[in-house]
Amino acid sequence: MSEPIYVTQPFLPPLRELQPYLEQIWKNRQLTNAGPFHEQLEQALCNYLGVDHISLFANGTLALVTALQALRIAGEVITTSYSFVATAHSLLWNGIQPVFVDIDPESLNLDPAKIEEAITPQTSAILPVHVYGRPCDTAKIQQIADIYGLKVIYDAAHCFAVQDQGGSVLRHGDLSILSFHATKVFTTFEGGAIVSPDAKTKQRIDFLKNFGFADEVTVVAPGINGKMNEFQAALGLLQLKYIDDALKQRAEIDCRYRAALSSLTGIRCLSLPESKRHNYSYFPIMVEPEYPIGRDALYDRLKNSNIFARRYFYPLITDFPMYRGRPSARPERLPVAMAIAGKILCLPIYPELTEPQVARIAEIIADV
Ligand code: T4K
Repeated sequence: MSEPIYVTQPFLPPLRELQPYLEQIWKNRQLTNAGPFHEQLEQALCNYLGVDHISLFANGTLALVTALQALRIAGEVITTSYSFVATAHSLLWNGIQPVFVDIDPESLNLDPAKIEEAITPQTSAILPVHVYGRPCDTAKIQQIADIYGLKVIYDAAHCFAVQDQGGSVLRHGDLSILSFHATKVFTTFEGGAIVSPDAKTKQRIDFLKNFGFADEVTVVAPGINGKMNEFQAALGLLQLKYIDDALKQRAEIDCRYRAALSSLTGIRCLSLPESKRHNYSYFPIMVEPEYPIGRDALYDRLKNSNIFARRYFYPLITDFPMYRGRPSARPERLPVAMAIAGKILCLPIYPELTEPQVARIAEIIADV
């Protein structure tokens, strides 16, 4: 049996290039709490992503939890069931009730046409997800938020480097959060960030991620420990040197898959978004009824060949016990999300996936 192929593999720069960073950390002895690499990475990411204010975090989930705290969100928040479970968990960790709204069948993001009917006097915010790095309909979502006086926090965990026609997709809404987990396009092993529109909001977030300390003797809020450490920040600085190459390689793999799969009956490749820059973080296909076998059978067949595709996002968040009983989680309220969760399959994509490996995966799918 050939080497296993996973849905993703982190891109790791040459180990020897980490050595100078480690030496510097050993020399400084500042291991965390806004050390020099942390500060450098915040600046470098602002420059690279084209945003003004970034606060680094230990992971994306803590960034989400803190973003909701920073804007004092309470009551109910409208969100999607078609995401990683951390999106909704961040609401429960803040004592906020998630209200699930169905997705759009093309973008797979929150359907703006269905948001208004879910708004109640308790609604304080919308938490959409740019799923697979494909931008939400940010203009329509903002329009609704403005009418009803709601905040918008984007879960942009998949959106590193994504740009729409106006620039970074991270500029939309009141805040955006990123994940730098090992499975993401840009990784610091674990890590995340919040993108803020202004210095005052960033400062509040920076207090909140450091227990609420404003200075040595002043605590201004019941903060948490969400800080990114110096080792993570060093990994980030090193990754940034390679990110353009990594994105280019991902784009090539995306292109190869499309060439090999798009004429297959019953296999639908998701169309590329109209972004100015896409990050090719996932390669989702829909296994339609015309395909000879079902999605799970294809998943198993690939697995038997040591190829570990993933069914992101099946089960839906609303299938998990802590969400299932809610009125907005009822299957009849989420027909599109249910249908997509039943046929989606994310194929392996990462910079070091070779041309023969892509060809082999496509061949197995074609041979069914
Ligand atoms: N919002 C959204 C929309 C998200 O997708 C996520 C995370 C978050 C928020 C929260 O951000 P973080 O708190 O995680 O920063 C993975 C990740 O754990 C998770 O970060 C990610 N989304 C989610 C979509 O996927 P799993 O359970 O699928 O990971 P796992 O361990 O099965 O890894 C998948 C494959 O990746 C493995 O088969 C092999 C490969 N892999 C994985 C790891 C961890 C490696 O090659 N090396 C590694 O170190 O959740």
